[in-house]
Amino acid sequence: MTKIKALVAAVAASAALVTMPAAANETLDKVKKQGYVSCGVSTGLPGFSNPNAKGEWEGIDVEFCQAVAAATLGDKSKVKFIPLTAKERFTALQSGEIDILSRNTTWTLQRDTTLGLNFAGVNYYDGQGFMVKKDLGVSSAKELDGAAVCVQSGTTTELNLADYFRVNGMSYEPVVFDTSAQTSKGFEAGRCDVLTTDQSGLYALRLNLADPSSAVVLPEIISKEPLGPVVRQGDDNWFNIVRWSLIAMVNAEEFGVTSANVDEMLKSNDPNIKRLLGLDGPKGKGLNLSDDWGYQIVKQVGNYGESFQRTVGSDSPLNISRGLNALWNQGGIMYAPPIR
Ligand SMILES: N[C@@H](CCC(=O)N[C@@H](CS)C(=O)NCC(=O)O)C(=O)O
Repeated sequence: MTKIKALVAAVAASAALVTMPAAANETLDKVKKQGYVSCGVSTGLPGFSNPNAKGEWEGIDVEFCQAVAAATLGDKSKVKFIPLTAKERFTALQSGEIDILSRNTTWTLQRDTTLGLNFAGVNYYDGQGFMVKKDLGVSSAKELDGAAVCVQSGTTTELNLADYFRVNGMSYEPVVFDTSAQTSKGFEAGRCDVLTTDQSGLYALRLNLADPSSAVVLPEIISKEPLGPVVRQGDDNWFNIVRWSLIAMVNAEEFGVTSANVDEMLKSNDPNIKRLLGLDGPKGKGLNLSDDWGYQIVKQVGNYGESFQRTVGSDSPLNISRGLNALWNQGGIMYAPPIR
């Protein structure tokens, strides 16, 4: 190739790079074509993703997928829930079987990089804890040397457990299960002295024991478990949609916009509210969505606080306090970037 030809080719290639949107809107197009969001959830974890008596999926992770469906398809009911064990979840996302993984999944370096995935944010700040039978007479995790520990495979829980016992010079015998139902049954049947998982999960599993008062949750929190929705790498538009759906829910809470008052709020003069509801600002353009995407999320699902309260908070059997999951201006660390 002559120098000139090479130069022309190089310029053409760089122009193509500039003008061609990377990977186009692959997942959004797929979702529109199939008519629903394929959402990977757990096989059953009360508060996060769990089928109710009527077989309908409920929980904070379920509602998040409904929010993405409201934003992208204008209808929160257009979600197909795919129950997945901890071990199955990442393959289901990598293979394209699901469009979002919304399944109490901890954001870690390896998952966010090597696995080819992207965490779009945090919808629940958690940490790992222990639950023991009351009659074991133990009040601290430091007294667990030699214990048999029920734990779920394919989780950060398994890894933190190993770290914690090693660092504290204690031994343990792992008793490993594939689902939380099995783990909980194993604990009840006396296969182990202690059950370990994310603290929110401990409260959920304890509630489902035949006698919840027979078990106590120990005070130690041994890890950080920032849980959030996950997408595949390589589709920035979809990543942005998922990320900004969560951001919209948190900002809606901060600005006092709820599913009940959102229509009234359309008349608000507050520029933040106007931008959230798509009446002003960037609207849906950058996300390739209709301008009312934020309005649809709040109208159909609600703001972050409403979703929290209904699924894991004070209106739910779990009754978990907001703690770290309170807004940044109310003592927590939920802080959403501005919509502008
Ligand atoms: N957050 C941890 C643990 C996630 C996890 O799978 N926890 C269990 C125990 S609470 C669970 O959700 N089980 C539900 C199921 O079996 O489908 C992780 O991402 O590895």
